[in-house]
Amino acid sequence: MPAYNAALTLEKTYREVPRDLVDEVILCDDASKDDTSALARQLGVDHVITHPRNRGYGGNQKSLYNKALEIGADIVIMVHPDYQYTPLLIPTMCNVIGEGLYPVVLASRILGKGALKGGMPLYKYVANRFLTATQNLLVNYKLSEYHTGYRAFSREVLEGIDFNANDDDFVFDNEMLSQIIYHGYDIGEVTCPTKYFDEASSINFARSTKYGFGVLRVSIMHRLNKWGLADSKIYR
Ligand SMILES: Nc1nc2c(ncn2[C@@H]2O[C@H](COP(=O)(O)OP(=O)(O)O)[C@@H](O)[C@H]2O)c(=O)[nH]1
Ligand SMILES: [Mg+2]
Repeated sequence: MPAYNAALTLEKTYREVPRDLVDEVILCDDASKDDTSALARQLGVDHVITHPRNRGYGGNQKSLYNKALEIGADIVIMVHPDYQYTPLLIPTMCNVIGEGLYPVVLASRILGKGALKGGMPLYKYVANRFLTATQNLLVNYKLSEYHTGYRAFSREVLEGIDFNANDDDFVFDNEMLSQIIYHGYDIGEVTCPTKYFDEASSINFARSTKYGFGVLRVSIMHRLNKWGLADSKIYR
């Protein structure tokens, strides 16, 4: 769980984690202003990493995946602790990877009709659809979205891509999917109900716009690298 000011929603999220299946829960607190770390320890999170300084959402995930690999994880599930996505889907996502069907599983808010009903702001929905269509063309894959905060990976995938070379900000997520597709791993998707409420969504219009341009840059660079016209370090 990449956490930032998650104290109001962490408990609800954590309570839905199927602890009979999930061996270890790792939470990284990216220098929150609230008591996220203390609460995580109190709830029984197995590994609480606390960044002394805010590194950003990508930097947060780097700490998490490195820790997961270090403690020997075979399947790693990343879910936001803002209670936007239910951990009740973890067994399904794990099963797809564990049975060797796909090495990566994304929980999609866009498959089906749930996103707008769940309260996704219209501008985010439209941007998501536009960015997804553009990205599908440029990276030559077909996903319903590239922007979900709920993802599962096999160990092999995390060892096969250099996620530490990615950005420390939000575009990290997109770079990771680009690396995965670039290196030829397949991706499965499951439909995930989504909830939008104040604590579940803090990214404002300006930061969303920055993210949107970042996504376009990643997709264009992906294509140029595939054509041999660029040699970005994230694909090495
Ligand atoms: N590490 C880190 N995470 C952040 C920061 N700002 C937001 N987040 C996290 O990024 C995730 C996505 O942000 P959110 O506001 O939920 O976006 P939305 O749900 O897509 O509207 C959430 O899990 C936040 O906790 C930050 O400065 N640092
Ligand atoms: Mg959210």
